[in-house]
Amino acid sequence: MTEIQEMDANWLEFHPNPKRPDFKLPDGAVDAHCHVFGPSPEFPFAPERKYTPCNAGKDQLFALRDHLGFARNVIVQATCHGKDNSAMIDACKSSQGLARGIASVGADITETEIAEMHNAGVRGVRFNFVKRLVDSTPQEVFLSIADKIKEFGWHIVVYFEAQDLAELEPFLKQLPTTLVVDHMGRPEVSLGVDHPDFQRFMRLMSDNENIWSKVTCPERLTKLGPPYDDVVPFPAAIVKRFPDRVLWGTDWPHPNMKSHMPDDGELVDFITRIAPTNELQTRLLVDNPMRLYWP
Ligand code: 0GY
Repeated sequence: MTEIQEMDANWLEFHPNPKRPDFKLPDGAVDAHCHVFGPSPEFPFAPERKYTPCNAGKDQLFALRDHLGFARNVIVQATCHGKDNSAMIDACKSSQGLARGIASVGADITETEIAEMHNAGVRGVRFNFVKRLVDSTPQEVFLSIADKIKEFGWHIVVYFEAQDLAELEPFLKQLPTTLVVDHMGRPEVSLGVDHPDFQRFMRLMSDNENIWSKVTCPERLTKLGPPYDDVVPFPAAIVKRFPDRVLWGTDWPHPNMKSHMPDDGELVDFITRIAPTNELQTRLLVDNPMRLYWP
């Protein structure tokens, strides 16, 4: 543990020995939402971060990938590293082509920098609207970034919470690329799938064919804890209706989790409850992420 981490006491360590999943992942499966943290001090955390995680570097990520049976990773820049993408880029470069990245950038990003990141394996940027994680960014800034990255065929990952979708919707519709929504737009699962907030999300996907969803993070959304029975209807509904626009990921090392640390092997087993057939599993875990990240 580094000095900087000892200052913060609000994080949990990731599960030290997750089970080997009972569900055998299809060949070529992609963990399309995971992170690397540090290790600091080689890759220090951002001064403006809202939480301090444990160290969880690329070697541990790649070991988990192999243990669970994944072939590839998509590494998403986490807010604790701010706009310093170096840990994520270093992991992509070390992956022998088996990892892609999603970066966080500012309006000052240049074409040369984007091209360099592209060569390292980055394929998109993340726009974060979750107020507890980031200070807000003006929409003009996001639009100017979107304009620059679209030339590279990149897409945009958006992270917001269900109650903010109504306000955000007009803005999301202006974005010119494929949009991938993190964690289904974080539905409040106690309200049920028929609640207007979740129906709004379903309508957003149905009306906009460029919008995809990560059907991820039962451990964040649950009120009941493992095995996350209360979450199942939400991803199951999205996978059934939009089987060609869904992605799945572990979210390892589970930043900012305060209630419990999930067993990543149990998370993999959860997939069979949200994508119950071989065909749906192959689209979710192989065909869709390959189309977006390794075309
Ligand atoms: C996630 C979720 C969270 C954190 C971040 O970048 C991040 O810090 O994404 C969260 O706290 O909900 O996707 O890992």
